[in-house]
Amino acid sequence: MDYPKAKRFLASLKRKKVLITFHSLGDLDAVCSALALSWHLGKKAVVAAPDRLTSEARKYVALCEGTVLNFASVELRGFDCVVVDSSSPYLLSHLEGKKIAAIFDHHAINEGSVKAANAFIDANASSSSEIIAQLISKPDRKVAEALLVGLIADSARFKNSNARTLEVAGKLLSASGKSMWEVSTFASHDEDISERIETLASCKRLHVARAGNLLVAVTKVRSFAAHVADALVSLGADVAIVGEAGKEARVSARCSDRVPPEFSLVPLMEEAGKMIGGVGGGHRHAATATGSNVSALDGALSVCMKVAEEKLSKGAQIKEIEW
Ligand SMILES: [Mn+2]
Repeated sequence: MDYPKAKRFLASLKRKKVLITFHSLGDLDAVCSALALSWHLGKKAVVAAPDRLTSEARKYVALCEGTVLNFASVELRGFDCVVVDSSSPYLLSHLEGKKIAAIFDHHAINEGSVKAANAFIDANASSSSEIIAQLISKPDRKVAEALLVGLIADSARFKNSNARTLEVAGKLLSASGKSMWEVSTFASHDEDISERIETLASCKRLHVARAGNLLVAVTKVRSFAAHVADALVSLGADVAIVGEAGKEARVSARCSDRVPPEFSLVPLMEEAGKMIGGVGGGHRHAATATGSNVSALDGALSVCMKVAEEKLSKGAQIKEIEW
């Protein structure tokens, strides 16, 4: 990503009315990077969400007294539209047919990605917050705190980070004037009752296979697929693949630190995305696929399970675990 060019672009936005938006079900990284960007740009910038936010994002918006409008209620005329944290057409359906001035994102793009006049994509960044942080030379306390919260949340508390992530985090922490303990409590996830119920219910439908010394777990849920995938890895799965059949199909995948470094969930979710009539992508340890073909979800899950088992087994026997 061309950071100097992105900085110049941001400077050019300062005189304009800017509407900043993000993906469906805005999470901490999306909301924090959008709010920080709007505060940096000034009073003419607004943040608008396509639909509801995740519970932790809602909580932080209240805490930082940020304003997040409803996208559908904003009269778009006169605004330059900027997107953070996604370029997936499935997660940005509110922007269909609309002109996008720029996208800032840390997810790799593909042919299906939403087009923008300027695409600032850095797939090596832990989070959109990490990208935005590098574009703002002297963040004030509020901006620094929000960006650090987004970075901590999306880097899975620094698990998915590199030296630059930590450097950026260090600068944000000192600019925030807060302690790491304080800021990281803002990024902590307090599971609500429905998430916990869905997680426990997912265990009933769980298929587990052993490939060498690694465990691949696959299940289906009605909601909270990403959360359930995280929970399954905490329970002991090395690869957790969770399908969610709602208005559209979604597959969330997570893996443990035990999987070999050459294993990546990205190609797996790209394939799953195609199978469910959509797109997939993400990061090595955390990836997602979404698509419109809900009836293809079961087939996609079995293929994902097979491919993950084969990649991990390295010739060792693959054994379905019977309960
Ligand atoms: Mn993100």
